[in-house]
Amino acid sequence: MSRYLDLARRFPKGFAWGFGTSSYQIEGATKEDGRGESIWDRFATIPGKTHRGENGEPGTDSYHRWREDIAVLKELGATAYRFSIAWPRILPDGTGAVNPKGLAWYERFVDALLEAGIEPFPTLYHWDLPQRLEDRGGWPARDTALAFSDYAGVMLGALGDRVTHWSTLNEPLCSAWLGYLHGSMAPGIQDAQAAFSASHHLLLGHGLAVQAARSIAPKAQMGIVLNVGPGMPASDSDEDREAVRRHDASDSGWFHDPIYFGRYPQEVIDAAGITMPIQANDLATISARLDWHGLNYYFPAKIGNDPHGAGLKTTWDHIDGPKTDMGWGMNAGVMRDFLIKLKNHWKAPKIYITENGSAWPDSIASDGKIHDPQREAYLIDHLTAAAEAIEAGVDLRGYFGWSLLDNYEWAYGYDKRFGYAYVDYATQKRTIKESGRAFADLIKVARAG
Ligand code: IFM
Repeated sequence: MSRYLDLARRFPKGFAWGFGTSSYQIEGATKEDGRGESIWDRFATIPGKTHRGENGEPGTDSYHRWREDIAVLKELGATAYRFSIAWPRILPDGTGAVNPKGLAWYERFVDALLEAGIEPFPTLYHWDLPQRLEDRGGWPARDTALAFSDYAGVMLGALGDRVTHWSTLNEPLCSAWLGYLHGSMAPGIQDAQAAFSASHHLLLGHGLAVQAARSIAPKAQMGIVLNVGPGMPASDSDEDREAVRRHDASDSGWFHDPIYFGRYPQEVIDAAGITMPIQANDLATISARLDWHGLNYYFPAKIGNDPHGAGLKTTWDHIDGPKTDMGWGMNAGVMRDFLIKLKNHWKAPKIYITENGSAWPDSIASDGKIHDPQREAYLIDHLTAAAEAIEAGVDLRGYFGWSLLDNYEWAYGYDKRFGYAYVDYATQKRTIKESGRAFADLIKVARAG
C-alpha cells in the first residue's frame, strides 16, 4: 500500500500517469536501418563539447530493447509513455525519400504500446535535427520550418489513425538558446541573430505542423512542450523584482506569448538588437488553437538586476539551498504558481506536466537495490504542487516523470542519472529504483480512484 495514499487520491480519475524519454537519449543504433546523421552525432565529435566525448551510442539500446522498456512501463503502472521520433530515421536527409525501415520501427513500437494498454504521446522533434538540414542553414533558415511540417505530415499519415496526443517540439527554448546562442548544445553555434531566427522558425514549424496534422488526421490532439525556468528575485528590492519580470519575458514570455497572444515581447527584441524574420501570417500560424499544453519544469532561477549588464541587464543563478546532481536548485511551489499562470494569464488549454524529475548519483547497493530517497522526495514535493494546482482550478490532465530510464544526458553524457529505472551501461540491464517503486505504488492507488 502506498505511503502516499492521501496524495494519490487528490488526482482525478483518468489522470495520465506516464514517463518520458527521447529518441537520441535512448535509442542507440545511430547507423542502423538507414538512419541519417543528426546534429547531435556531429556535435559530439567536437572535442570538449560532451562529457568524455560521449554520444547517443549506445544510449539505452532501446532500438533493440524496446520490449524491455515496455515491460518497465508496465511494472511502474504507467498509463502513458512520452517518447520522441527521430526525424533522421524517417527522412535521413531531412526531406525527400522516406526510409521505410525507420517508419516501420515506430509503427511496431506504437502498436506494442497500445497492446500493453499504454497511450503513446510521441514528440516529433526532441533536438535530433538531420545534419543535412543543418548543413543547409538549420533552424535559422526558414526552409527548415517547411521541412518540419512535411515530416510531421509523414508521421501523422502513418500513425494518425492510432495516435491521438502528439507534440510538435520539445523545449524550443533549448534548441534556440542553447543550440544557437550559447553553443552548449547541438549544433554548437554562438550567434544572437541565428538564435532569434531559429526560435521563430521553430515556432513557425510548430504552427505549420499543427495545420498539416489537422488536415491529415482530424482527430489528432496537437500540443507543444515548453520548458520554463521562472525567476525568483535575488532580494526583496524593487530592482530585483523588476529584473524577474524582464527575465520571464525572455524565458517563458518569448515562447508562450507568440503561441497564445500572437506576438513576441518587444522589450526582448529591443534588448537583443536583432531583427526578427517574421513574414505575413507567420504569427497567425504560430498562434493557431492548441489542443493541449506540455509543461517541462525542473528548477527556478535566482534573478537579480545588473545595471551595467548587457541586453536585459539581469543576473542569473540557481536558487540557494540543496542542489540536485545537475547543480539545480529546487522549488516545487514555483511549478504550482506557473501552472496557475498558464491558466490565468495565457489561458492554456488542458495541460500535461510532460517532464519533471531530478538526477542523483545513484548506485546499486549491496542489497541489489537503488536507494534514492532524494528523487522520491523531489517527486512527492512536485506531485503535491501539481495537486494544489488542480485544486486551484488548473485543468491538469497528466504527469510524466523524467525519465523512464537513466540515459544520455546530452552534453553531460552518461554521467547524470534521471531515471526511475537504473541502467547498468555495461549490460544494459534495467532495475527499477526505490523511488520508482514508491511512484508505482502511488500510481496504483491513484488509478484505483
Ligand atoms: O534530459 C533532458 C530532456 O531531454 C529535456 N528536458 C530536460 C531533461 C533533463 O535535463
